[in-house]
Order: sequence, then structure tokens, then C-alpha cells
Amino acid sequence: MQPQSKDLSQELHPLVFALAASIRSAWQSLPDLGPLIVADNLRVIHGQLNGETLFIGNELHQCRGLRKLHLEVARLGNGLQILHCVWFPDPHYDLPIFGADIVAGPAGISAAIVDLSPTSGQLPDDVVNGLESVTMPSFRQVRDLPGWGTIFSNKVCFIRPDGEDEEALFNLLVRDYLKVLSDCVRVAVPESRTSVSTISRYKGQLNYCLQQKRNDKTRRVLEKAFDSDWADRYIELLLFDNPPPL
Ligand code: BLA
Repeated sequence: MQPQSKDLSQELHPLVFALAASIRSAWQSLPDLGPLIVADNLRVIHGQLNGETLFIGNELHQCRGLRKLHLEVARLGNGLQILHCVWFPDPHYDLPIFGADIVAGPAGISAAIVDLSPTSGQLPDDVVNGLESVTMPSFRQVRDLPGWGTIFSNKVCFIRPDGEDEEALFNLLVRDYLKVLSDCVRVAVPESRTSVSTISRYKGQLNYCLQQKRNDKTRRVLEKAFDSDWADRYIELLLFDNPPPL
């Protein structure tokens, strides 16, 4: 008999594993949490590249105030592991976009980013107030944002974690950001479809998706592992799909 392949979780980088657990735990507290239905062939994806097994696992939910909660954990060849997470608000609610991305290679984690990003120019007041009580650790290797990174807030944290202590601190920071957002989601009330602020948040979310799609590094990795048409479809339909019309 063939030896059983190891459980995916046992092979994950400890920070990827810990963050996925933090994110799953955070969404449990959200109001009216339910599954978001997506096509099966986009949810779990298996492939082979140079004899290596590729794997993408997607978890999708929705809740009152957030149109899409997406957590993706992927292994994409050459020892590359990715945790990608975006919580997209329903534009009727004055809520920011939560985004996090971790890229781990054989040499360790090269990129760890987390943000609560505004969709209407500035973060809502209750988010700003919540973030004021979060202490930003003084990470040793802060990275410069790419040109398309103008979508992020001034509270964005983009680092190359330097050691296990910083990995643990980054995980705690993500939990803090999720707590601030979740507290705001629980008390948020919708505004009308036609209000100027709803329309402005809708446009802001379109722009967020547009700018994220300018990240060539994401596309390149997916194209290499699968193919370019598949990568385009995956990015358009699953990673950064536009909000449905108001
Ligand atoms: C960078 N994203 C990267 C890199 C890779 C990916 C390979 C380069 C690593 C490095 O610079 O050290 C790949 N990321 C992926 C893939 C997926 C993914 C394949 O999520 C999904 C399947 N990216 C996001 C989100 C954010 C984000 C939600 O998807 C932020 C909230 C940010 N990723 C982000 C940024 C960089 C990056 C800012 C650095 C880009 C650069 O320096 O040019």
C-alpha cells in the first residue's frame, strides 16, 4: 500500500497554520454567519507541477455587513505557501476591507501584510478609535509598499518577519485588527442603496479590486502553477471579484 500523504496542516508553515486558526476563530463571532456558495471547481484545487502536489483550499462565508469572507491556504510548488484572506464589506455598511497575505518560501516568510483598508478615502471613526488601542510592534524589517499599494491605510503593516518572536507578534496583530473590525461589524447599520456614502464605498471597493489585480506577483505564481486563462479567471471570479451591483 502507498504511504498515506501527510495531512496538509502538518506540512504548513507554523505562522500560516496559526493565522488560519486566528481568522477562523474571529469569523465565528460575526452576526448571521453563513456559507457563501461558490463553484466546486474553484473551492478546492489540486494540481501537479514538476512532480510536486499543488493545493489550494478556499473557505468562504458571508455575514450581516460583510458580503464575502474569504480565506485561502495554498501550496504552489517550489515550497511556496500562501495564506490569503480578504473580508469584503457590503457597501451599504460603513466598514473597511480586511486584507492579509502571507508568502512563505523554503527560506521562510518573505512577506506578511495586514490592513484595514478604507473604501471611502478614510477609515470610519469607530475603526480609527479601535485601532488607537492597538500597539504596533517595532518589527525589524518593514517593507516598502508597491505602487498599487495606495489602497492601503496608514495602519498597514507590511514586513518580512525576523524570527519566531516576530511571527508570533504578527499573528497577535492580525487578531487585534480582526477584533477591531468584528466589534464594528456587530453594531453596524446599513445605509440606503442610493445614499452618496453607499455609492462612494461601492466605487471604493471596485477600485480596491482593480488595484489588487495589478499585483503581477500573484498572477505570475498562479500562471506558473496552472495556466494563464485559469489564473485570470481565478483572480477575476474568486480572489478579487467586484461587488454585485447595488
Ligand atoms: C506579494 N503575493 C506576493 C508575492 C507572491 C504573492 C508570490 C511576492 C512575495 C514577496 O514579495 O516577498 C502571491 N498572493 C500570492 C498568491 C495569492 C496571494 C498566488 O494572495 C493567492 C492565491 N495580496 C493579496 C492581499 C494583499 C496582498 C489580500 O492577495 C494585501 C492585503 C498584498 N502581496 C501583497 C503585497 C505584496 C504581495 C503588498 C508585495 C508586492 C510587491 O512587493 O511588489
